[in-house]
Amino acid sequence: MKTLTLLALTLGTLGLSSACIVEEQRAPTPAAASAVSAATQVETQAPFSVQTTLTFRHPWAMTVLPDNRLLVTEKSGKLWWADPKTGQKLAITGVPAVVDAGQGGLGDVVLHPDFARNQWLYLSYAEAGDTHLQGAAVARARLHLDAQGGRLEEVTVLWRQMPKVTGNGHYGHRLLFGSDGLLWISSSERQKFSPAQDMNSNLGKIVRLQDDGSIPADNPFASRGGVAAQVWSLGHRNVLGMAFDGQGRLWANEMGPKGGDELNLIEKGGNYGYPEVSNGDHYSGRVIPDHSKRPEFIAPKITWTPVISPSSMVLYQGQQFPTWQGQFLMGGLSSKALIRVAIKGNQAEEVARYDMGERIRAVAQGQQGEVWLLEDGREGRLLQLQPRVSQ
Ligand SMILES: [Ca+2]
Repeated sequence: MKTLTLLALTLGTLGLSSACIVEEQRAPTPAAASAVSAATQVETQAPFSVQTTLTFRHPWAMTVLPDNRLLVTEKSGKLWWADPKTGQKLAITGVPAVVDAGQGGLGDVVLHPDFARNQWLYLSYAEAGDTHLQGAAVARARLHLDAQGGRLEEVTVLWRQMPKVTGNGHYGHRLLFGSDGLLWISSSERQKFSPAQDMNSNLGKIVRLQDDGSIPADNPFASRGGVAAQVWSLGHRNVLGMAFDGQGRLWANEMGPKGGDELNLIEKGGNYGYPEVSNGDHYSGRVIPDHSKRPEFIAPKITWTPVISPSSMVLYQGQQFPTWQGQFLMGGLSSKALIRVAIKGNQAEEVARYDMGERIRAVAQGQQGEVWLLEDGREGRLLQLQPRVSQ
């Protein structure tokens, strides 16, 4: 019995780590080859040059402080206070212990909408459970900055993936605050497929919480109690990007399996169909029915095959690139690109794909409309896009 359990665990771990490697090594895709809705050619000529002053080791996310300096996370568990102007970076201590393995580690960092008054910041990360088990967690902490860097105090875990499972893939754990002060968390399906349709698990869901982790009374499944009460939408695979559009509607990108990356317009209580439907198929070759076969599930507004491997996503609202205002900027991992998406009514269209030559892990907009990108990898550079002077 013991041997069988150990064998199952070992096989499970092996299976998961190979799936994880597949995801990380998705083949690069040619530009302008993919958007299903694209009747027009996407723009590929970059209207910017790139400036860089800082490098990070496996960076994962960044957020912009009121003084236009940045907080940057590294997967190993480091949090940096970085100044792109001077190239200085200072360490912030007090980050919770993370499981730095596979796709997991220290994840997202966002500020409370009222950060200037309360100094609350929110971190997501892979948290250890019992032997071989991990899950995403979200903690709130008070940020104190000083000349040496800073520290986190009053660290409190507000939310956890349930259940914790084996493997180190598909945590998701993207964080986003709405203008109403509510906290959104993407909770990916940990490469376990079926939990995305199981309301007794919060895996494969987008979750909506109050800023203290409590559950808003108007969540669509609030009356069911348990983890279902946290859920805003379900049937998600691996959601690494979320942003509101100019009308305040939530959009989320999603990494498909073999093919079928998605951009979805998120509806209250909506079921996006994974793993019952996907325009991609399993890496094993097993077919997943396409969205067109199962209209009861909400279909994506854009689907990409070949894949782009979307990472983070922001609504651009700045002056430095006036024609980009009201559009989404998305990082591409396997596509090594910055992708620009325009919203037209209830539809979306990829309008530009700029080859960046490296996997793009994160995108952020600065206080003066700057666009910052973080490259993925051991020596991931922080890039600032400098608009080319027009003729
Ligand atoms: Ca399919």
